[in-house]
Parts: sequence; C-alpha cells; structure tokens
Amino acid sequence: MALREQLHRIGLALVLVVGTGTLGVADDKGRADEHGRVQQVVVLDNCDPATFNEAAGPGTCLNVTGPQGVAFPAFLAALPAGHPQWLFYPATLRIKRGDTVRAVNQGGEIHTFTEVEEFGGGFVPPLNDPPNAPAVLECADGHANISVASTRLIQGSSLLVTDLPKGVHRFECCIHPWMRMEIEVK
Ligand SMILES: [Cu+2]
Repeated sequence: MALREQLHRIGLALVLVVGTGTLGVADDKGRADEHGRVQQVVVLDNCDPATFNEAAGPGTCLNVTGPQGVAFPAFLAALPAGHPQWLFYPATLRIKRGDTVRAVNQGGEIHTFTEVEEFGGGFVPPLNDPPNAPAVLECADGHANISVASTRLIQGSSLLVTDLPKGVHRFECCIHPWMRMEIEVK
C-alpha cells in the first residue's frame, strides 16, 4: 500500500474518532451512524505473566490468566510456527464497503494490527518463520516504521480500521507474525 494512502487512512480514522466521538459505539443492531457496521476483531494471547516478565522484562505480559497461561519456555518451544493461542479472531472476516473494523487487544502483550501486502516476517527476528527471515516491508524497522507505530495495540487498547477498499486485505502482527487474518470487503 502506498504511504500516501496509509496516511490518508490514518488521517480519516483520526478525523472520525476525534470529529464525531461516536464511531466506536455501535447501536444494538451493530450500526454506527453513517459509517456502516462496526465489526470486531479480537487480538489474543495467553502469556503467563510470571515467566514472561522474568524473561523479557516487567510489563511484557499483563495477563491475569492464572495457571492456564502459557509459560515462556512453552511459548519458545512453539517457534518458529508460533503458539496457536497468539491469534486474531476471527481468522477471516467479510465486511461491506463502509464498515469499520475494530481490533481490540484482549491479550497480555503488545501487538500490532498491520495491513500487509503479503504475509511474512515481523520485526523481532527470532520470532520469524524461518528464524531471522527478513521482515515484510510494512513491519521493517519496527516502531520506527509508521505502518507499525500507527497500528500498535498496547494491552487493553483498540484500533479502528476505516475506509477499506473492496477486495482482500491481509493483517498481521509485526511482533508475532503468525498472528494473521484476512478481511474481504464486498
Ligand atoms: Cu502480536
């Protein structure tokens, strides 16, 4: 996607959020005034706070999972394919032109919800498949890249994706690149 188009989309999202203050609140039929439906994507992980924060630093994992959490060694053992409890749900979504997608981070870690031309590596080389594979263009350079910085989801936060053109759009977490989904716009 062209940078200009991305900036345009980010600008639109900001205008809608700041300008109307209502977009994120759908009515009981799932409608948002004048902007179609709001469809939700849940961003999930199951990190175990004790082992993740010890290995990767305080605040890495803010989950309250208790004993069902995935311990850091088990997370590492699932690489390079990646642990299946780190995911976007649903994996595919069909929406209509004008609908808004809201991605909500209900996991314990920071994620990104980044549109990519093709799925591929993220900006944390050991988490790629194969390990150390190059990051895709949209994920390269991590938070220094506007397409990453503008799609970052800290714990408990959400992101609105508006104005998606017709066609199939791919979204990936630039930190955990096996977290992927497709949105088809009719
Ligand atoms: Cu992630």
